[in-house]
Amino acid sequence: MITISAFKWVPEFAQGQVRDLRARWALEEAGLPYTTRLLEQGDQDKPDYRALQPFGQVPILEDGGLVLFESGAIVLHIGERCEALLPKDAGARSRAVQWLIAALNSIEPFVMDVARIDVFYQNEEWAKLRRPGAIEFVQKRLSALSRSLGDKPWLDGDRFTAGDLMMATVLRILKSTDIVTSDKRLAAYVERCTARPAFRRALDAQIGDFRKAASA
Ligand SMILES: N[C@@H](CCC(=O)N[C@@H](CS)C(=O)NCC(=O)O)C(=O)O
Repeated sequence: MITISAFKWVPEFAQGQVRDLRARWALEEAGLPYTTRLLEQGDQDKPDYRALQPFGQVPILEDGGLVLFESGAIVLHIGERCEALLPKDAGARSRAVQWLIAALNSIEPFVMDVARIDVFYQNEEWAKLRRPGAIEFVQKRLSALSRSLGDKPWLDGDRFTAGDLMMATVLRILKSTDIVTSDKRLAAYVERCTARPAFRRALDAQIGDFRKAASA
């Protein structure tokens, strides 16, 4: 059975945001059962884990003899077994990959610029000076994304793909700001993505693991 690594517990602000959610969501879309390898704080720096994930991060996926890190690679691997994530049609499949990479490469870095300031450096003088510029940049990217989405339900048109899964998880990082929700189209898009039963199950599973750890 597939195993996904995740943290046993994280502080409240990170609950529902940890990137194993992407893997869990993809597995739920694919209808594939999985187990979790839950890491205590510090486990990610131990040599056995670093041998599998050089940066000491979650998630990793273990599938038979295959070990993968990077949530994008993991979602694509799962997508090989799920047409809802990676369509069979060659063009549609390439476009799904394109949107997944756009989420990780053209949107997430700028989203993270804002998130890092808000979560870790809020009270630093340099962060107060940097924040407006970081917001302005991410808003430019999100306006372009919103224009490209237009009136379509999903990024590639009428069907949800792995690209939407990844984009929604990236946009959710800004949940505690109004940067995404102030754009009606993007707000409705994230709602549409996260209303999927597979997302709800994945989120419940991640939060459920944190609750179990907190009550143990
Ligand atoms: N690019 C990686 C990023 C993974 C990542 O940032 N994981 C975070 C949790 S959401 C983590 O493990 N942080 C601990 C650390 O970086 O030391 C991916 O998408 O898998």
